[in-house]
Amino acid sequence: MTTIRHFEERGVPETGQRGMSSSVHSSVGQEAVPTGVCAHLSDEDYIGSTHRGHGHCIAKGVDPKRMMAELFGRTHGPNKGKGGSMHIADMSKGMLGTNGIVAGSVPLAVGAALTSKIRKLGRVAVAFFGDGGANQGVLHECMNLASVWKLPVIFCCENNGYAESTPVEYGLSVANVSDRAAAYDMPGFNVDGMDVLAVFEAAGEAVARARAGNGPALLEARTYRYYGHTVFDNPLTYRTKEEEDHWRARDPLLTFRNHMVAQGNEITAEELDGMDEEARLLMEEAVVFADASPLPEPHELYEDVYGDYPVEMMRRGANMPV
Ligand SMILES: Cc1ncc(C[n+]2csc(CCOP(=O)(O)OP(=O)(O)O)c2C)c(N)n1
Ligand SMILES: [Mg+2]
Repeated sequence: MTTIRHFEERGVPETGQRGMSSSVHSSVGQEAVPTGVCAHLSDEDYIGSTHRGHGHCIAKGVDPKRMMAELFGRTHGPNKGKGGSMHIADMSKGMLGTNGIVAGSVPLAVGAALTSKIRKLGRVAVAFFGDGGANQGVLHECMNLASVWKLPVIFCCENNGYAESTPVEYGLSVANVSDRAAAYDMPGFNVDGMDVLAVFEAAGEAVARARAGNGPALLEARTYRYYGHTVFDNPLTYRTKEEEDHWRARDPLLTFRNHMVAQGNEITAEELDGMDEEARLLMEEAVVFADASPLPEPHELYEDVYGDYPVEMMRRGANMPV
């Protein structure tokens, strides 16, 4: 969680200072969700992510230094600087990509889960999406299919209360996104997304079920983004300072710290401070690393667009594989 926090607090403004024209979305405030979920996954498992996906990448094990290079459009990024913040994929970590298409993660994760089932790989896939994504048609098709075929996939809704400036209550037909699980005959979990241990517990149950072959689950985590939708947005035009203060008082890092220190036997405040400093220093290194990495050459523009297999087939004039 602290690595995600430092990455966002440092990386988002640094990207802005480098004249990148793409939007960058900070997930500060939402760290407990990817952390609690991905703690149950190995590099073999898959996740699909969102436009607000830096935390998903870090929780899944993608190198923050290379991620910083990707944000700055540099060749040492996981996608050679051609993807940017909303297209960070790292197949060596089972990270199918941050994604500029709302709910775009969902069919990718369901496809990965289908592969796992057909090939008997024992892998689980998680689709992260927002409360706005919860109303996209593709999610509902995917939940239905995953339930019918009992696919090992978790639908994880990060409900941060807003889709851009639209409050969740305005656009959702039910009280909770997780209520919709019933329509697809799968379990629905609803957890406090500011409490990493609550997320960890519910995600553990959902992942264990999926891995055992019992099919999908819908996990809704209620959370909050501290900043605007993008760096260009002033959230106080659609929400109040009091609301922001309420959520900030329930900060996931602070809550976890207080809990662990009060327990007194797992980790000390000094050890937590040490981790915090380590993450801060890592981001210093990441910025230096990213700045030292070259920009892609113009001729690289058309490389890495298609995989070798279909390109070869197209050259031979064969039909695309179905
Ligand atoms: C298919 C599609 N429709 C609309 C958009 C524009 N858009 C980008 S983010 C966003 C809101 C998403 O809200 P939510 O799913 O709650 O995610 P959050 O930003 O809160 O993390 C919209 C409408 C898009 N990128 N893709
Ligand atoms: Mg949202």
